[in-house]
Amino acid sequence: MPAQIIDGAAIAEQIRQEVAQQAIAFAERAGMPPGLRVVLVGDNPASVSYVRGKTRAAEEVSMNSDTIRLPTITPEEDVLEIIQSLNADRNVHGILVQLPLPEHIDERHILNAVSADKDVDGLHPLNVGKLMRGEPYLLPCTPSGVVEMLLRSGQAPEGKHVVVCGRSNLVGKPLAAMLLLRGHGGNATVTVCHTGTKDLPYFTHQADILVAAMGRANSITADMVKAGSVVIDVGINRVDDVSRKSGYRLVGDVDYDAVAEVAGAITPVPGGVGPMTIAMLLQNTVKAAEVQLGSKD
Ligand code: BQF
Repeated sequence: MPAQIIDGAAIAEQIRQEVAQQAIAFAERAGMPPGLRVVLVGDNPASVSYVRGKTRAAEEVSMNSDTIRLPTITPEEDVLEIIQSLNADRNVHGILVQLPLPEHIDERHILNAVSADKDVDGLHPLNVGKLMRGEPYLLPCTPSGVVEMLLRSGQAPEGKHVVVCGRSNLVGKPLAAMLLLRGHGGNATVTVCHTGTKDLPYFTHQADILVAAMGRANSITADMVKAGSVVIDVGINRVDDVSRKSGYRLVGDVDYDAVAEVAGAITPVPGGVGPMTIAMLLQNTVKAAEVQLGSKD
């Protein structure tokens, strides 16, 4: 029996509709819409396309959204100054600095500079620390999208063994921390695998829910997957495809066709975790806006 396909695009659409209502309600109370600013340094084509998708999605849920585009050679101090002015801007509730940054800019300096209350990417050390302490506030968008997708597709993680492949600060580490939280959406037994793991297939075979977040195409093959398990593919890889106008297509980290024959449920790429990431960014922005409004009156 082929796997159930978990439709991230459809779930994300549902979340965007919920956020749109919250954004309208916020605007009525606050006298202004929730405001999102995306800072993009440089012209990495993938980043340009992600940023466009984010600002467009924010506009579609009637937020006030804008991208600040800076040349690759922008000095770190100039980026920090722009972040400080956005921190002080009362019309701006969410700030996101698109990653990766050019080599000459220290990512940590930039992430530390974004006000923790406006940190809609959930990467400020204060928000990372809160999550680790079990006091989640603004959470990184991709891992929270994974949890939300599990919940809304009837695959709640509680009591399950979730094996996360990948230990990045953006996905693997925060996802493991979220799955360990007490309560709904958490309470999982979590194993994190990485490049230092010996016998990866041994661990992936133990997974009720397997998350592929290693950032390389075809990293999870059918022989690594337990029959009937849930496979979540976080990977976004461009592979050459001459039959496409763009010259490439997107694939995940999972050997999709073969794994779909073994798994009980699987997320596609595109249309899986990617759209959920954007939906969670919008959700974080309304949440940040509501908290900032609440702390003013
Ligand atoms: C889809 C990202 C790696 C490094 C930096 C929808 C996105 C992608 C795919 C998207 C990603 C990946 C983003 C789909 C944002 C997800 O339909 O499958 C949306 O825009 N993403 C990013 O901002 O930075 C990245 C991946």
